[in-house]
Amino acid sequence: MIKYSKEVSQAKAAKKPIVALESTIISHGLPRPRNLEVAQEVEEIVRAFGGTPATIALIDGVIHVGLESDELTRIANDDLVVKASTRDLAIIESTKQSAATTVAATAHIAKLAGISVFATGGLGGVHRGHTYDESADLLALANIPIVIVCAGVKSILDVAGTLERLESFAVPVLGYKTNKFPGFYLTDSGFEIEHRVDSVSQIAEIWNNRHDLKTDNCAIVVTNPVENQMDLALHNKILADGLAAAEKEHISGKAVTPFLLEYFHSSSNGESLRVNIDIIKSNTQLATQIACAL
Ligand code: PSU
Ligand code: MN
Repeated sequence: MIKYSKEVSQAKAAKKPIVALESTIISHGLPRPRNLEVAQEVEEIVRAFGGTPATIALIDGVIHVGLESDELTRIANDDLVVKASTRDLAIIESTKQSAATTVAATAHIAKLAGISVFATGGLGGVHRGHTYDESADLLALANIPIVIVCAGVKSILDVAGTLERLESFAVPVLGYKTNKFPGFYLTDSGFEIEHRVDSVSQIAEIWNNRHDLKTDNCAIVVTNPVENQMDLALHNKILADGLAAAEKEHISGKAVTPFLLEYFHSSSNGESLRVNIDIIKSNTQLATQIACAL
């Protein structure tokens, strides 16, 4: 059912730390041609910090954990690559399509593959103004035991609503060296985080305590704020305009998040792209350090 890359097979056999990486950010989150370069740079960061990168995607209907370089190129450049969440996986296997996986689908596959740590940019969450638009990422986090490193949830979302849902689903949220819940492009979303951790070993200890207490059936969200945030005034202006544009163009379903991210990238003169890339790189580094500690 799963095809492992050479590198990931070897790491599994040798029981070396592996870091799962999602692919929707490559296919639908970042503009070409930078997307492929970033995907490669992110894998290099995992290797540099002593881990093995496992970028997850479906190629011609086959689940891949770890991509060879031609496969990574295909996910980055092929227009036929669709965005797949957990509910799409079995369908895409049978239609033999190629797909990039969201946080939800990546976490699901990582679990199947026995991988416990996962790096992404920002989580999906509750969308603003639409009562029933909630990312499947939330439900996945409620059901999959994995450490996920992110820069909070994307600021395009209803942050307060997302935090409430994470509380309802009993998903622990940790602030890495911060008491502020990060806002993806922004260091601080304006919401507090109750639990701050200042070291990777603390995260590993919490992971182990959960196991003993049998509260280990869901994810641990580790939030890692971006160091040089986007200019606040520019961010707020683009956010307001982007939300209005999405409304006006009747963007719905899984197209909403890619639409808003693209709106930011094309309106901010490279600034949101710079921040998005910083985020994913710094989250990858931290995720690798956590994978090594576990
Ligand atoms: N983080 C980024 N860029 C992205 C995403 C996360 O920096 O493109 C993707 C993830 O794959 C996440 C998805 O799961 O956005 C959320 O989509 P939706 O809101 O449709 O669930
Ligand atoms: Mn949605």
